[in-house]
Amino acid sequence: MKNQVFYIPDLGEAEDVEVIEICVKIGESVNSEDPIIVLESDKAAMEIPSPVAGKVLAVKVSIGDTVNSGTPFLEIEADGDELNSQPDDSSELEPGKEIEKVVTQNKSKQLNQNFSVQVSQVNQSSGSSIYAGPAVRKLAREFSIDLALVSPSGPKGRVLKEDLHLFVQQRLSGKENQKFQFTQPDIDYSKWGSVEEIKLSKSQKTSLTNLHTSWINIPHVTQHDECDFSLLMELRKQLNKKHKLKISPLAFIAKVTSQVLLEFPLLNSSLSKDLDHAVLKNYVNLGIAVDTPEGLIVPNIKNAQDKSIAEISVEIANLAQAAKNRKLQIKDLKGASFTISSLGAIGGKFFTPIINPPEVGILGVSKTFEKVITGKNGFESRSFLPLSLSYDHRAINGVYAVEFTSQLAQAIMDIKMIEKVFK
Ligand code: CAO
Repeated sequence: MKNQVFYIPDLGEAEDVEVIEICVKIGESVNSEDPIIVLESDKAAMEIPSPVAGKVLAVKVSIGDTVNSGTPFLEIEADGDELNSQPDDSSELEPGKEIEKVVTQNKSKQLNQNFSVQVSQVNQSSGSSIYAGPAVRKLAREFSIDLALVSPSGPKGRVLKEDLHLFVQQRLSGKENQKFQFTQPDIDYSKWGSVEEIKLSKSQKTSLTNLHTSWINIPHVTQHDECDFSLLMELRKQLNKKHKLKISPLAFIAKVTSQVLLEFPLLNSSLSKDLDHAVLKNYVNLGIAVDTPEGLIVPNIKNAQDKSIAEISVEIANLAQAAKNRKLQIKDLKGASFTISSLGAIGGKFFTPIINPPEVGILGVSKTFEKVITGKNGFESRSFLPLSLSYDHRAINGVYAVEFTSQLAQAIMDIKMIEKVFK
């Protein structure tokens, strides 16, 4: 058994690197390659392992020290004849001397290679921006936690054991998605000029949370399409006149959408909690996004597939009124299977609506616009309706989505069918 001092190996270009963790205690037995200290450069954390097995006699650096290649860091009483290949006079190896001697001796050369390989492995696996000590990395490995997902709270963005605990706790309680509420930077905007503060309403705060949760959790894709709305606008005019009603284009779109959804059940489904299956619904409870002074509210029309356009129109008006007057009941807000968000009365052309989970699709409708096309009788101006379908790409693929919007466009032009379901 021999007492040996070891030196920080070649750190490449890194200089004045900080010791951020000491992984062993004096008197502790270590195996060859067990981490002894952790260094942190600008780019990565590096474990410096013991080149031999033995008992730790001294760790010659402290947390916060800055070290370089060649700084002595470990004194060890090596087990058995681990170091027999080292010369007798090398019990206190000096950095320059040691390098020469190591090169000429196979055993020590191998030790030195292991030494540097381990350093570079940590460099690579730690990526360029994840800072964590070996104990934290070990724990993360044991629980298969991707350290990139853990919010660090240590100095210089280092992941601490407590961060892992918090991560696991949040995962178990399903609260990990709530932290986005706190992601706005704390900035004093009055430094640059006069400002005012407007308190968000409870409902705005709920929307804020729900919209952000949806955006973060659901891989959204939006399929845009446009359909010739001229025939339907003409029909609407005639029907409104004939029945002395004032039915919005939205009620027609809502009814046709409900019918087409029956042919595309996946868009009227929800994914199960364990993401094992899709739950297809044999009803279309159609959510209608309503803009209110308190924020966006989405009541839904139950069993829209069984209702006429006139009935749907009355329900939209009633639900929108109740939403604006804060008179909606819980049942009006629960159980939607698909949503329509219409900006048709306002303007714009195409947008990206955000899905209302657990639904997997939402149809955005914008204001009709005039477009000149080549018809049977030459050029003619027609009204086109912009459609924007956002879908959850985990549940719906692009072909299915575009087949839906194409079918919807066809159905909107099928005025014979529409007339039959008017009243
Ligand atoms: N193209 C052209 N005109 C349209 C249209 C369209 N797609 N949709 C409606 N209009 C017209 C109507 O014809 C009506 O005009 P007239 O009185 O001249 O006939 C006018 O717009 C108003 O329509 P409406 O009062 O019937 O309202 P609506 O049924 O279209 O919408 C509601 C009702 C509740 C959806 C709406 O008030 C609302 O809140 N929309 C906002 C939805 C929203 O904020 N979505 C979120 C977007 S992303 O966050």
